[in-house]
Parts: sequence; C-alpha cells; structure tokens
Amino acid sequence: MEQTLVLVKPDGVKKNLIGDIIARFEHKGLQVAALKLVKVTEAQAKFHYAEHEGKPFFGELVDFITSAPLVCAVIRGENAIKAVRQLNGATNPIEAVPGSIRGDFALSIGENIVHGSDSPEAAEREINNFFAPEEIY
Ligand code: DAT
Ligand code: MG
Repeated sequence: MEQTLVLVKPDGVKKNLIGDIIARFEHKGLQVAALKLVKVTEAQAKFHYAEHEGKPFFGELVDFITSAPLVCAVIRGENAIKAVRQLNGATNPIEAVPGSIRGDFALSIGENIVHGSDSPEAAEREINNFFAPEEIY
C-alpha cells in the first residue's frame, strides 16, 4: 500500500470541482485517508515546492497556491502515487489527454487544478507538511 498527497489547488476549489476530483480517485479504487480545506502559508508553500526554487515560475507558483483555500488529501492504495498522477494527467493541461483531470478541467500550466506527489520520498515529505499523524486514518 502506498500513500500520496493530493491537492485540489485554489483554481479547482473556485471552479467547484472538489467533489468531481476526489470522486475520480475513489472511483479508481483508491481510499481517502485524510481530507481538509486549508489556506496554505507562504512557508508551507515554499517547502512543498522546494524542488522548484530558483525556477522562473517559482514566485507565481507560491503566490497562486497561497491565494485562496485549497483541499489537501492523503490518498491511499496499491500504486497510489502512479495511479494519482495518471488520473491527474500531464503537467501542462494542453498536453494532458481528455479523460484525465487536467485534460478535462484545465487549460493553462499555471493553473492546473491538481497536485500529486511524484515519489514515495516526496509523498512522505509532502504529507508531513500538511497533516499531523493523528489526522491520517
Ligand atoms: P507536477 O505538478 O505535474 O508534478 P511539476 O512538479 O513539474 O509538475 O511542477 C509543479 C507545478 O509548477 C505544476 O503543477 C505547475 C507549475 N509549473 C511547472 N512548470 C511550469 C512552467 N514551465 N510554467 C509555469 N508553471 C509551471
Ligand atoms: Mg511535481
């Protein structure tokens, strides 16, 4: 069993897509192990996206993710990390295939609706940045 961190980013929340997005993970057979709505702090955002520090889009990324509440979730299941990223679709929504979350609901790379951890190490780090152990069931 794997665990991964999912974010329904502020654009997904504003577009009233929380339910649709979480439903896709549930329909796939993955389980929701933790779920909450939060306004991310700048420090939390910078830690979450630390691998992108120094890139030209880093400032915009931090501004965007802290601009309004988002939904964070721990999603659990067999191959959860890869399964979530497959359901999310390619980073750039214009490359994401129809049927994927980004392929269906997003148009621009700066506002691509959803996040999924990309490795077990990243998942552990990212989950700890958003959840206390007792919040995960
Ligand atoms: P992913 O979210 O698919 O793991 P990533 O880790 O490469 O993609 O990038 C993190 C986020 O940063 C991504 O969801 C959107 C934003 N981003 C990535 N590349 C970008 C670019 N070239 N211009 C603007 N935003 C970008
Ligand atoms: Mg990433």
